[in-house]
Amino acid sequence: MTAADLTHRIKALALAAGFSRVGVARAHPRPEDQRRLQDWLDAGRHGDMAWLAKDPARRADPGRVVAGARSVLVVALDYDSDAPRTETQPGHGWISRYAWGTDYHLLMERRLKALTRAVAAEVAPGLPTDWRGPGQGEAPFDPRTDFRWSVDYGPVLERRWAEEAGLGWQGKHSLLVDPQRGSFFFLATVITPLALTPDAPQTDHCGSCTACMDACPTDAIVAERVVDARRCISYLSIEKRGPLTPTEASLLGDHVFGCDLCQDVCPFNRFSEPAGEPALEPRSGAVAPRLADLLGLDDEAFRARFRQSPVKRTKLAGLRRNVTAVLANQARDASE
Ligand code: B12
Ligand code: SF4
Ligand code: SF4
Repeated sequence: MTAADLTHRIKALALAAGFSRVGVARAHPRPEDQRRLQDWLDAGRHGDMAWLAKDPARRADPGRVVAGARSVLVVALDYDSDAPRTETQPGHGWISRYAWGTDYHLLMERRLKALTRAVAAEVAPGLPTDWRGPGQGEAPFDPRTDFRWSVDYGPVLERRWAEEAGLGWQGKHSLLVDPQRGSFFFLATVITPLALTPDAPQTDHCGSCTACMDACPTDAIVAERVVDARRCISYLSIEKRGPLTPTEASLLGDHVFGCDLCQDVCPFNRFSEPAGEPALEPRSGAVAPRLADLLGLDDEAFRARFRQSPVKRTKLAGLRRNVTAVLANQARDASE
């Protein structure tokens, strides 16, 4: 099979596995991104996310992740729905729209496993029958099928590869924007030794717009494409462990989990259409939940309500911390 035929076939398999879009970038070191990442880390913008500071050189070079890496396959999964953009009223909090349904890690991991097994069957049809799949300790080792896939947690600057693979451009809020679909989609990558035909990189369409930077209520977007996590509501409500300082608690506003404000205002999200993915549709009570209901959850009720949901990440204690902060913010606003 030629590289072009193989690329075509793999893209068809990715769509068949349930991804919304797929693109290919040539694997190469990214010294400029390594420098920017290092500057970001040196400025402490990652807050307590110490794992981001682990081996930044690896994050900027797929060859350090897979020996002989030649391509980065990038997949996207849309998650928008018909539900309203951020809209809260007293007594209610906001959960970010990406977290209304099933955890995307679970969905994408299942699909990445199916995809990489299907690709392996194409490129190495003689695999032993006990081969359990990429990254699962299978033997004997076959370099053709040394696929490393990850969603979020891999040492990969996903948006940089997605931009290069033609799936969108990194907007001024730092998220990837597709000119037709907007930004409500997830990303995942597969680093592979296969030589595939790269796509043309997407170009930047932000122009003079600064709507996302103007809309950020905490000034977390400190420069174009640079987010200081320590001021970002998403970080404070999801990733930050332990108690919030009074300033951090006030930055949450009405948000109990994540934040969509910089994406809500992006003109490209006006064209966004519902993803039509049942597992990502809002569960009952997910959109603008009552704060009293959330505060009343015990361990068992929390586990049942947020089973297989991204919200599980905060654990009950984290969610309670956030709800308490939002209640205080709303009480303060009401008395002003
Ligand atoms: C850590 C992390 C966070 C942190 C830090 C955010 C950040 N902007 O880095 C926090 C917790 C705040 C966060 C929040 C969110 N996240 Co997040 N996050 C990540 C994660 C795991 C790593 C990102 C990372 O490496 N950051 C380090 C910084 C330095 O990287 P960077 O921003 O890409 O930096 C580059 C650019 O700034 C660029 N750059 C700087 N200057 C310039 C200038 C020019 C001209 C150019 C071209 C580039 C450029 O160079 C830097 C180095 O390469 C990725 C998954 C992954 N592995 O990539 C998901 C990811 C980015 N998150 C995602 C999502 C959905 C979110 C939220 C929307 C969730 C929510 N609703 O609450 C928010 C959005 C907040 C925001 N505006 O960024 C999605 C984004 C999907 C998309 N369409 O882009 C990802 C890709 C997860 C996924 N698998 O789908 N996130
Ligand atoms: S997610 Fe919210 S807090 Fe974070 S950069 Fe966007 S608007 Fe600002
Ligand atoms: S809101 Fe404007 S500046 Fe921000 S990402 Fe969208 S188009 Fe770019």
